[in-house]
Amino acid sequence: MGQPPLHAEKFHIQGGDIVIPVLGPTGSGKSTFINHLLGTESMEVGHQTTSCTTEPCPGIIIPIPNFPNLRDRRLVILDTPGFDDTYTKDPVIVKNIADWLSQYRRKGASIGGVLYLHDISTRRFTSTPNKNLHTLCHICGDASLKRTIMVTTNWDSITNNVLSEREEEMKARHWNGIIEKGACVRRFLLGSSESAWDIINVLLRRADGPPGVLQIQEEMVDRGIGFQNTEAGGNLLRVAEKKREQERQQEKTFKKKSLCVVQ
Ligand SMILES: Nc1nc2c(ncn2[C@@H]2O[C@H](COP(=O)(O)OP(=O)(O)O)[C@@H](O)[C@H]2O)c(=O)[nH]1
Ligand SMILES: [Mg+2]
Repeated sequence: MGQPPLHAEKFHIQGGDIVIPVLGPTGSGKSTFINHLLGTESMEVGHQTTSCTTEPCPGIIIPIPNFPNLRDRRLVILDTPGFDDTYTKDPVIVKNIADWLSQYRRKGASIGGVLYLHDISTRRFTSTPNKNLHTLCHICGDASLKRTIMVTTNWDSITNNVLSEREEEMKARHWNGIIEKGACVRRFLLGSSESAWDIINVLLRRADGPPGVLQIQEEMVDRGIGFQNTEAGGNLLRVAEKKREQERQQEKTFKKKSLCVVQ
């Protein structure tokens, strides 16, 4: 059913494609999840050196199982390079993803929904996951949050109920805003293709309607805005500049202190 992922030069977008980008930080389990859908080990897992970690990488599924109404269409699950935990690389990574999504829009492919993977064993919700959540919202826009699923992974890492409590906390304190706008939360259980398909089927049930469009696609393709002026791009660039400025200030203070010690 699943076909090996295709790299940019071999992959031709088709108008009827239903595209589901899989976003999230590096190590959250994106490639592992997609391999469960494809039924192969096609996506490189856990390595930093393959092109999939720098370039989005489409895995194609034809025919789409269980949905006779979608039989003439292809399901394209897009593996993406992980959002980074350094502020400076993020604009480059997200621009790369945005360029791909723009190409899909230009060819008339529909966004079936967006998956955002989150490792549930992560202890604290620091500024990095917060920044990533903002980026997700800026990529999708409010309207597409209805087609967004927060997929929690790594449920097998701890066996007691700490993780369920953490999931409740995520829903109540951090994801409450996007849940109110229509996003939902689902668990992916490692080793279960069924669990991966259950998540995708939530989106496929609605894939027959009007084509899905993300905010970043509307901005870049329909309105011709450059990435740096999109909500996602602009915000990431501002955050990166602020971070660089903080580092410059810290360096200055450090140099001053070192001089004082030497004298
Ligand atoms: N125990 C456990 N390990 C996982 C799970 N999902 C992914 N992994 C492991 O986490 C590492 C990173 O996974 P990968 O799919 O490459 O993450 P990506 O960077 O988001 O694509 C790999 O060693 C995977 O085997 C999970 O649900 N449970
Ligand atoms: Mg990966």
